[in-house]
Amino acid sequence: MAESGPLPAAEVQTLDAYWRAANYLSVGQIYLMANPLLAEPLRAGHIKPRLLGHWGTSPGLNFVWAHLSRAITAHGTEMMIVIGPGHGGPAALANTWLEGSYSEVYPSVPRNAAGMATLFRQFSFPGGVPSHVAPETPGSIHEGGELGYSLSHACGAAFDNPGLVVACVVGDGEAETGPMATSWHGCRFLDPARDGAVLPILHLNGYKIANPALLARLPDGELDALLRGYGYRPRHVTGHEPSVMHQKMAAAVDESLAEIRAIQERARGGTDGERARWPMIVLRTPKGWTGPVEVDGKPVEGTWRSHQVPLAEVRANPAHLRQLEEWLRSYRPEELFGTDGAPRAELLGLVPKGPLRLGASPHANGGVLLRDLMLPDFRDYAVPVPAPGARTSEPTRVLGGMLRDVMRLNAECGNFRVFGPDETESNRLGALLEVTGKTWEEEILPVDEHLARDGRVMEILSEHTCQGWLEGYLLTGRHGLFSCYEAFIHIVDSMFNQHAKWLKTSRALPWRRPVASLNYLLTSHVWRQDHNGFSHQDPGFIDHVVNKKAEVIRVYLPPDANTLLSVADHCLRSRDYVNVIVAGKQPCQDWLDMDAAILHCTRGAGIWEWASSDGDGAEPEVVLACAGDVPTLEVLAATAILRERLPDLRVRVVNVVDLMRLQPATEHPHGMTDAEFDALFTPGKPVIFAYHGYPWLIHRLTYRRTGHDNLHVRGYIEEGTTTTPFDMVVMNNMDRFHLVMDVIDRVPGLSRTAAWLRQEMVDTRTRHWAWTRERGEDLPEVAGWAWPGAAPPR
Ligand SMILES: Cc1ncc(C[n+]2csc(CCOP(=O)(O)OP(=O)(O)O)c2C)c(N)n1
Ligand SMILES: [Mg+2]
Repeated sequence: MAESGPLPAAEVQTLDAYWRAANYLSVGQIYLMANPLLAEPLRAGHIKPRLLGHWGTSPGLNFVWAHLSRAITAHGTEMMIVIGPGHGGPAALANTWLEGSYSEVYPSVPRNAAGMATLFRQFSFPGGVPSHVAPETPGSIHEGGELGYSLSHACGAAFDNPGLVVACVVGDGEAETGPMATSWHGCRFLDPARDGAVLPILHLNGYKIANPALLARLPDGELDALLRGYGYRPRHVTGHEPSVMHQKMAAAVDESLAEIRAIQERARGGTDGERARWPMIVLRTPKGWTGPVEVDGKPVEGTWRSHQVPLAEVRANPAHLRQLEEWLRSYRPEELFGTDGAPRAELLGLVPKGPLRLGASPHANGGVLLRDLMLPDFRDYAVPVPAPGARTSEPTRVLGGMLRDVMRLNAECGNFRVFGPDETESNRLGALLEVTGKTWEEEILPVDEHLARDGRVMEILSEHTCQGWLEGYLLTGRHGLFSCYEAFIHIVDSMFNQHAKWLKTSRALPWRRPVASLNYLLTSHVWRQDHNGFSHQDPGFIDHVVNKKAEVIRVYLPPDANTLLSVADHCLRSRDYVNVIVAGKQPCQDWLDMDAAILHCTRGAGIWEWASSDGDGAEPEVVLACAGDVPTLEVLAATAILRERLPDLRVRVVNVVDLMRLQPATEHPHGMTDAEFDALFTPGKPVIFAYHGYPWLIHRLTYRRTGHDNLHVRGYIEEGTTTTPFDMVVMNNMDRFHLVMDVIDRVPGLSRTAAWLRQEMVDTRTRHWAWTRERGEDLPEVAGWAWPGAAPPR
């Protein structure tokens, strides 16, 4: 009998049959390695030896998928799904197999009995597919293995996709995470005129792994008020009786979609005055719905006990085996699948067609929609360099000019955004605001500047949300850049991990097309935290990044403005990488003119002949190497002292822009061969290396090189405070005077002949200490230092 609601009885039956089929397939994946259609009584031999997977969330996800599919078919809406509780992999796999999108991508898993057998067997099986909604899963941009990012991913997918509705299932446990808490604000950054919509579906199944979920235990009124406070208009769908729930859910989805359309039409028709109040659905169903009610006398359905595998001893315990068979047969598989194993046509009546199927959304394989960015010629933004170090510029400000024009050139296409936690102007990328605003859908007051409903600079003081938005934006086929204070990018270490893993896995899947790289611009870096001090001094994100597979990560340390332009152009063109660019925003000497910068960045690491005194044909006695803008300055200043005071010493200056050049060629695609490395750094001469970050990383990257024992690295050793720029390098023994001392200590013979110079260096450091403590600024000879000019090599 049809319960009251919008659906005719026949549609409820079709929906329910589809849902039962998806539930059957979910259970089958967790348990069965043979006898998929239960053609014979279930035996222990049909059961997988290792029972792995998550049942508890799956029936709810199947329910949502069935209802979204029905609504897509009814209204022709273009939709995508993001599944927060991604451990519900069986559900996504079941649905994509049922709707046919799975077999299109994986023809070896057809929609028949053989395909069903493979679908079951491969799940969480060695050589098979992961238990989560992984890159392998069609229709997904979100693995959900690490909980908390679904809603920010969904928003990122909706930006600049005016025709798209991104349905986002949020687990009630997931909703306790920090990143999720802040990402509810995402609805306040969706422009109904220009962007698509996000439909959050908060899945209150009541439990996590072993505990109740907080939001599920809030009094109804408090939960409702919380969600309204976030800016949503919630619809509550509560219950467990399927026929009733189908009607309630269908009504909630239809009303939500109608409301989304109305909001967008108002905004797009120009009649919109007030901010949108977006719909959302609160779906309250039992965890492990339709699964075993009790196991071994303990309640399971509707409790945390159904989170993973409710019947754990099926192979060894005949009672569990019997219970599993009853459970599977409760879905009446004979009504759902033909004898050939294909789903019966009746239950597929509400499944959308072609790319409208959730598993076939082109947005979830963003590379197929990706268009190249229109890029200006980066050489047009070059700063003039009449002589090395003769002038200074603020590198990120120079880059800002180029980014402004990237923004302008791609405005019509609407596929480029810049993300950051409140720092775009502070990071000196303010030129962007000449051509676009910062997105703001709330009230705008006269005192505010550069806020706009349709801005393309996305600022929210949540690095998590910025990262999640950008990932969602990139994975749906667009381009972007995340600018952040260097120290605080660590907040998203773990999100970076997940994205890098996603990229690594995706690269091995031929059907996933390459997406634009995730570009980090880390500025306001460790050495120039003049305002903020120790808490803001942490260059360790690079160390974290290089843990990931070489094929997906790149790290660049451009030493000046022109090299930054060249590096940025390269990164914006690249695909399927995470690019980390560390560059300063403070005035910095311009060392290379544009032609030299391009050559140098193309090499990735090279000799700066104009600074060196070793000359062609003569082996250097010492190599002074540098990576990063401040280390480069100190190395050049040290070189100038050495060349003046020890004119016979053959010094080679090597600068490294592309950090991965240091790794062996066998480990990183950018790595140097040993021959290249030895030619640059020498196999046996002392190398004093001044590095932007923690010095140990350079050892880690080079430990196999012939001359590694002669490599001495200076870098940030976790000394810092609010002090002058030069005092920072002195505190960390990376200053020019210390580098000269290092050279004297390491070059054979110099400790005897250059003792006076060494002592002078020690004394200068002492003088620096006293001067800064007395006057509050750096020594004039340091503050006013300039490269003396290139002398011809001897
Ligand atoms: C950030 C993070 N912390 C911990 C876990 C381990 N974990 C996996 S599932 C889960 C419970 C999830 O509960 P909920 O979001 O309610 O999902 P559902 O009930 O739908 O399974 C936890 C804690 C995780 N995956 N991610
Ligand atoms: Mg839950």
